Amino acid sequence: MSTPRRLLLVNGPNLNLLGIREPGIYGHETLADVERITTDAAAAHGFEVRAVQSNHEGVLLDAIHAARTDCAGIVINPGGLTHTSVVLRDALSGVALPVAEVHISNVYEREEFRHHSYVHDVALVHVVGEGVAGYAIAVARLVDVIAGAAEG
Ligand code: CA2
Repeated sequence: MSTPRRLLLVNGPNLNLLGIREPGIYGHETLADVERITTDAAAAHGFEVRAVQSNHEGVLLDAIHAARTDCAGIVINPGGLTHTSVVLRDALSGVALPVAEVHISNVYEREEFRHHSYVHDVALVHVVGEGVAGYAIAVARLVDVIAGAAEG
């Protein structure tokens, strides 16, 4: 079966507040900007994007499970779930799609509890501290991974 030309974009809890609160850490761009940046970057490589943001972990798990059959990869900023969620990690490893983990801020220059990611070793691509432009970087790198896998 040919690889679907679609990526799943997942933004976790509280990322709906982007551009509204804490611009000193996360910038002035909104979640809509993030979804547009990601969609434009994917389109440049011939992919479409299905975007989900939720403050409810189960909604994110369902979206990740659904991607198994019709997406080629996942770009995810898990928000605070990065540092807490074994179930999110299990969902990502369970669908066995290539994953790009994005963090807008440089988590390694922030509190110690942000240094550990449950998602880190199930992701093939990591983009940290590049602001919302990091989503476009993640798409480009993920598309390279997908192309490499398709070539075998
Ligand atoms: O830097 C990132 O992208 C984070 O994934 C953002 C998470 C944080 O828990 C991670 O450590 C790093 C927080 C998402 C909440 O985003 C907000 C945006 C604006 C105002 C308040 C929260």
